[in-house]
Amino acid sequence: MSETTSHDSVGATAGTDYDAIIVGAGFSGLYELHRLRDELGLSVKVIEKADDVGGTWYWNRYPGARCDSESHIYCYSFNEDILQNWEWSERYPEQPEVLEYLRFAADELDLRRNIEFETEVTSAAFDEDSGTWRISTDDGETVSSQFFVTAVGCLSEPYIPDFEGIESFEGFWTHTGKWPHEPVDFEGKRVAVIGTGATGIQVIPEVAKSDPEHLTVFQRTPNYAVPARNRPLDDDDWELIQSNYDEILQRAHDSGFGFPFEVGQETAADMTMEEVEEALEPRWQEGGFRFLLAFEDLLVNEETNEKVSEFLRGKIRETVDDPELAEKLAPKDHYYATKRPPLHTDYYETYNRDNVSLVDVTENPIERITPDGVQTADGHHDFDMIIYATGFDAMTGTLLQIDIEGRDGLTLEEKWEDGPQTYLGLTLHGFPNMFTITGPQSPSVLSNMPVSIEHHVEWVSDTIEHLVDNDIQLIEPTKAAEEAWTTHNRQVAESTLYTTVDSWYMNENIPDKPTVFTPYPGGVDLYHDTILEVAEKGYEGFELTESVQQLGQEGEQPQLSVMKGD
Ligand code: N01
Repeated sequence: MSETTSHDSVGATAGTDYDAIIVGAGFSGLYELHRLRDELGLSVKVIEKADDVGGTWYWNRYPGARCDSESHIYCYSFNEDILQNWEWSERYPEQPEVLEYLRFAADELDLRRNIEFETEVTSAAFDEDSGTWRISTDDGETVSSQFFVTAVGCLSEPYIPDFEGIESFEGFWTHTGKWPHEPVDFEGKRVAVIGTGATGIQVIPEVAKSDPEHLTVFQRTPNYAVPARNRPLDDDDWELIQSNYDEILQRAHDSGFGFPFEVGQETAADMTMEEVEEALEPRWQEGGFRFLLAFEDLLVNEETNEKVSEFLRGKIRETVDDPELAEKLAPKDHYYATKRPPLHTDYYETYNRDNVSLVDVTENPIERITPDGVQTADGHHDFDMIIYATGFDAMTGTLLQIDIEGRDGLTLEEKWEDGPQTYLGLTLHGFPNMFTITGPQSPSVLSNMPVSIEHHVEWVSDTIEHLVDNDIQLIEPTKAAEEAWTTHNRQVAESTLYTTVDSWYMNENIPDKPTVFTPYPGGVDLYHDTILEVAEKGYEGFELTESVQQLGQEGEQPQLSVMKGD
């Protein structure tokens, strides 16, 4: 492993190789590197598995991969040059454009020289004698650092169900999150797509348009999708955006989901269906996540949500020609947006094509994969290609892939046996000086990600600055603070409709994972206020220790004052 920076650090524990090691060079790792290196003057190394920057946008290259956030708000807000010198071409950016944007940002900030590419972190262990982290990689090297920051993304560990015979398939097969870098040709092919989440809904219309002989979609749960209504951005759009950019981004940062949209009305509970349609139709026509914010109580009030869900079912029935098929595509087993709500471009229209069909696996389960297709309960389906759009071991999966060991030999796997426990989704009791950007129990996946990423990176950087300035060697949340945050998360989640359905938010998509709601559902605005207040109150809920000898000596813990919205 090559050393990438001089050790001109201001705060490194004597003898460490780096002040900070960051894992991952996506949106969060790049910004964290910039803050720690360029603003604090620390020696920093980023370790990245891929051969380029980009994170999730490096890996998810499937046809139709496009961001569901609008381009002008799916970006860094911290750097005026990047903001003014980058012009997005479409309302929602396609994967190659987001990747290009991150490459541009990395070059603008001269970040590549501190990134070690094509290297995977295999383990990280806290050394109690020195109070430092030892981080090992798949090339057999081990480096030490005072701070260990994971910036591994929330959806980075692809999941393929354990179907019997998967490896025996003789055609082309891949998971969408491991898509090949070379173009994939569907023309004249018999193609299967398994999964109808946000990814399946993007890839299915693109495959259907690419002249396959036939496309068969295997659906387990139908999804409510709202039209994206993508379009190119022209000069007028850009002029408008650029002239209000600061205000737009501020509104996004101060909102509940990280979007600068106005919330519509308080509730639909007392409205007639005609009134609901009147309120929803303009948002439907406009497209995108504004639809999600039509009613403030969408995610806490069954009556409101059922009316919105029924509106969406009506749109599916209007679009899909075959009424029987429309019923299969119209969800009835869960409320809208309790699973991640996808946007679509021609998804439902795709089912009106002659060369597209649907297999409902709840009626006709997949029994096994064979060398030439998929065996279901009612017969064999022949395929040349199988695309698994079956999701991710989300939120905790990528962190648990790394063998992380904290104080007293406690591993992360043991700690999270019954589900994630964190303080603020950022830190862990027993794992001093470790920070998890967009970790479980933070808003992350329930928000426009770059907004949450900036909040986290800035908080972590400010915290490290505080430690360095005050000669504090270690920061660790108390057990009491962590328990209180975990309880708070559960209570807020239980007050919403999110917990009424099996979903990857609930950890339910991976067999044997504990059922627990993993992101923080209290809102980006409230959450951001909370983490800032924790810092302002002298890092309430944390033990700050000047030397490793004092580690783990918890005094009596005062009642935390920062948790709101229980
Ligand atoms: O994954 P998913 P995804 N047999 O877990 C089905 C983000 N994203 O990759 O619903 C048959 O949502 C499963 O069925 P069910 C976004 O946050 C962002 O689509 O569990 N089917 C489901 O239909 C998103 O939420 C963008 O019953 C099986 C599908 O596979 C997240 O990524 C774009 C099965 C998996 O859906 C993950 O989305 C795209 C089985 N055994 C995605 N097992 C942006 O805009 C699973 N399924 C940035």
